[in-house]
Amino acid sequence: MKGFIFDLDGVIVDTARYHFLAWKKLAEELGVDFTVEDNERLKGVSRARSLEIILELGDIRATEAEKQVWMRQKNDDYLEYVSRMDQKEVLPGVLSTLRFLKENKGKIALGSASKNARLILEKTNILPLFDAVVDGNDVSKAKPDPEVFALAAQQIGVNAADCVVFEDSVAGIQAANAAGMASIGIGDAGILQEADMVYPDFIHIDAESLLKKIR
Ligand code: G16
Ligand code: MG
Repeated sequence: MKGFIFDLDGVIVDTARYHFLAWKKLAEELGVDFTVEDNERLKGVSRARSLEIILELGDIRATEAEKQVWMRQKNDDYLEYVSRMDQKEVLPGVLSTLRFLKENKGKIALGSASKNARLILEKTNILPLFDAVVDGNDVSKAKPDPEVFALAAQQIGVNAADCVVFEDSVAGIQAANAAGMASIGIGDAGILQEADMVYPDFIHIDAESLLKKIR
């Protein structure tokens, strides 16, 4: 049996732009200059660490209570965008790949840093395709730690060596490698050099030949 573990943001949906808009609003209120380039550093990173990066950019020191308020404010704004999401936001080629893998007896899991992952799978109407969902609520160690993927493999009952991870972040590829799983990068091969294979997107993945390659 094979297991296929998908990252969420940057792999299944492009929620990075919503994260950016919500962080940008907070950054402006705090007087921090926060650019699209800065936002790259927040990809795949936890909410708490994302806030720390923004505070570092503005050289701002804050109490734990202030950080909690700001994280909540950012998340409320982010959820406004999420509330308007639907299946059209699932990235091209993802749905057909998920369906193909499932039809071929693959087990499907989500392995995301986001605490909103389940809600996003519900909004985009693809939750029923997943045999397990492991997200930011379930793990204590962030990628590149392998915890999120190890737990996902455990939940679908597949050995790590029989799992394939789809990831768009460097930290996520490192986490997959550390978990002893095959790592497939989605994005730029120059950036995702540590991945076993890299594809620009799911349109370029022929799930049938992929299954043969990893057998
Ligand atoms: C995603 C995003 C990150 C975000 C993190 C936490 O991770 O890539 O930018 O900071 O989730 O999200 P939330 O604030 O919703 O808990 P992934 O692992 O799905 O790429
Ligand atoms: Mg990601």
